[in-house]
Amino acid sequence: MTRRIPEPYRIKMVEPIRQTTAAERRLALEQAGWNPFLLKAEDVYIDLLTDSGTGAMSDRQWAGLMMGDEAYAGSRNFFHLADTVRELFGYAHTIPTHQGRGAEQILFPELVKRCRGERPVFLSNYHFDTTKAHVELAGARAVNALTPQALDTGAAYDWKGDFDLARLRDILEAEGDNVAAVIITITCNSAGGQPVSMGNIRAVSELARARGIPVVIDAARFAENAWFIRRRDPAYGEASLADIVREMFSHGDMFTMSAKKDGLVNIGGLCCFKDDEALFRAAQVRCVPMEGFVTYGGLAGRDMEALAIGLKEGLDDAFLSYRIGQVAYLGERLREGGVPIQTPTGGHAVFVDAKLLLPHIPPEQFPAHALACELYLEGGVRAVEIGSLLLGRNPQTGKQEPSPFELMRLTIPRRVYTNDHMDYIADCLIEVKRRAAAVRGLAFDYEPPILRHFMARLQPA
Ligand code: PLI
Repeated sequence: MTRRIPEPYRIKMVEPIRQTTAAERRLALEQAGWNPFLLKAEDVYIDLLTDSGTGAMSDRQWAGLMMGDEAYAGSRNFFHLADTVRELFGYAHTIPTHQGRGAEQILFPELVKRCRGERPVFLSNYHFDTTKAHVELAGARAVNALTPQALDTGAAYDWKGDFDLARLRDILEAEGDNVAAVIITITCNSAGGQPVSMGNIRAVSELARARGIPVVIDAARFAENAWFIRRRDPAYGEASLADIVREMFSHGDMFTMSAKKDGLVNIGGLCCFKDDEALFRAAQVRCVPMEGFVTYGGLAGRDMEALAIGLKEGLDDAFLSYRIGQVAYLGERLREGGVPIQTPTGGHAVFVDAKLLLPHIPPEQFPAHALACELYLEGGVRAVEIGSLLLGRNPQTGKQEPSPFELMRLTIPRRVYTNDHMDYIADCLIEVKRRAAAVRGLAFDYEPPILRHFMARLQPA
């Protein structure tokens, strides 16, 4: 038996959580319109909605908060942050933002402005939902070119976050001047927190650069991606995580980052440029009215200090081995219990294949969302749908986009839960699996026009 890796930290402060009764959970879910997003967090026992901004900061980060310089302009914490970005990623120019989507909103309109074609398009392995929304708000289209290997959740493949290079090449040829940018999302959240290989990053970058197309890295989970490269690519078995990060980012021209994930902070984002000073200035101009002055971008000085520290802690090998090991442990428990999951497990979450678990529920009744509701009713565990509900409708035709996946994501916050919590989650879900045939699909009571999954209200179909 392989030895489990215990948490590489001691617990210095605790936050009580409270279990509810089955009757309380049913009432809470009904009041929330069968949408876990609308539950009160206090009615949740174990919260796996997201790993975004839900992690625990270290004693060093909390100490950093006390060193906040709250000057409106030129805070020393901004310079510490910009120096850290230069050191870790090799990028000269940093704009802090309030979170990842803040970076998207100041960057994408400028990339669209620069695009020579009449029908701008962004190409990605897979656009995250807010990324797709900001592409569309900027007047462009979002097209994905994910490797088909990712679609078979049962098949073990090391690089399910990769681009399908042949498809990318075809789209680049067909779209010509319309391509505003290529976005490499590391890790690929929507495919299951799956890594993108260094070879794929390099090849995508070469294809784009040969055509003068900018390469954007969506860097939310950059450290987890680096860890997978070292673990799975023999060419990097002896490399340091820092060197792998440097190389990954050498293939990009700029990055947006939700720092709420691998940056180990509860709020924050980054929009950084390797050397394109003109684009950096243009994004800065947009930053001032949208996010705030260019040396704080929606963050307090103390937040920037915690982030400068978190970026380095997030790259620590012992931390990453434990973290990704904990996700794998939950995956293993579920696999043993016969629950179908995206294989191998990703960096930040276990993705349960609801198409396989609930084959009697059609996509338009949102099987993965129905599964998340059942899991909440079973044990107070809150998960999230990554499937048809999240994908939404085609903005032109108003028709439901066909989703390649119907997944329920069990997203593990960083440094928050122990493996006993993982066992409890697995036990609850295995129990739901036993009565899977009785689980019903869901229908809308209220469907918001965009990003509908956040505010939708539903009821059993
Ligand atoms: O939630 P933001 O605005 O800090 O970041 C947006 C965002 C961009 N890219 C990627 C890959 C994400 O995963 C992402 C946010 N993810 C969330 C909120 C999640 O639950 O996965």
